[in-house]
Amino acid sequence: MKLNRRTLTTLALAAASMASLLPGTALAQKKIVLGFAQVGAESEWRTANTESIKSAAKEAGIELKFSDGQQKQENQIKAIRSFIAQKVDVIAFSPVVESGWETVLREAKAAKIPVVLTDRAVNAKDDSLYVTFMGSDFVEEGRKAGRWLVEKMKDQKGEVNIVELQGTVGSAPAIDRKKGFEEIIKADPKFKIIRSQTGDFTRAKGKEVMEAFLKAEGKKINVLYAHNDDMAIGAIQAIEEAGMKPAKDITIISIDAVKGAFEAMMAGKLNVSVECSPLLGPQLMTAVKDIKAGKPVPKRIVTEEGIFPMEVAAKEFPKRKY
Ligand code: GYE
Repeated sequence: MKLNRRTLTTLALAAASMASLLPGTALAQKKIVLGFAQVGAESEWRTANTESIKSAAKEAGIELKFSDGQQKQENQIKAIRSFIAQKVDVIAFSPVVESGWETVLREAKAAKIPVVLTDRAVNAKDDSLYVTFMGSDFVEEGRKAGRWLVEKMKDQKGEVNIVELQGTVGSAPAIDRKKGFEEIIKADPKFKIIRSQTGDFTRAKGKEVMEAFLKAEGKKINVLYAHNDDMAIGAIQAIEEAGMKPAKDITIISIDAVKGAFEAMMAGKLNVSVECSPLLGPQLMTAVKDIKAGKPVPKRIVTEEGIFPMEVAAKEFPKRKY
């Protein structure tokens, strides 16, 4: 047979396609398998976060095993154990609360499966139990909320009575958003947190707890600080049902800056939302690939974010992705 250019190309193509069918050859690349244990579906933020992870995995050609923990740590631990049993390549999860993860993380380490924390942190002392933690700086978000309030109320002479709707008890964002906010407002004794309770990051609980606050404190309340938009949106309903005007009778500050918050701001019912981006999918997939390729990954990857007062809501809304 005369080996001209065409036959050579044909032969090369045939060899390549044969090789791709054989396991163990360089061309037959195995898909990376990622096990992801999500918190739940408690908020608009969480829904956007889940969507970001699912679509980024697809885009990156990574096989995703997804589990919804329904806001229960025991469910997340079960999911992680099942990922270990299935020998996935990488485990990622967003820990519902900060404490109580050492045992299961040690099991993953013993099985040599690298772990990535996304969105929420754990308070384990041994940081060799995970490769990296990617997500927002929640203390800074709390500070941003506090700074906005201090500026807004700078000419106010009398007391400023604040009620606080906390996120899930023991979760990193609830602990840190409280801490950052308090750090800023304590500079002026006129700011007083008169009630503080968890609304578990949901609309329903946010409404319920705000109803109780209104019953107990009524017109004394000047400010509502909610650790997320969903609780603020629930609380807005409670305020309206109590015959008061949200964002006017009570100044409302929340965190996340999801579309629902922009809609509330455009309707004049929410004063400000501090941004917390849920779009962690693409950077998670990059980290997963880097880990598998043996490349170094930074221990902490911080999300960049801003703050949106109601005055800019209409202009920003069309640009929002979540
Ligand atoms: O702010 C809240 C969600 O962990 C940053 O969880 C996340 C928080 C977010 O339920 O809406």
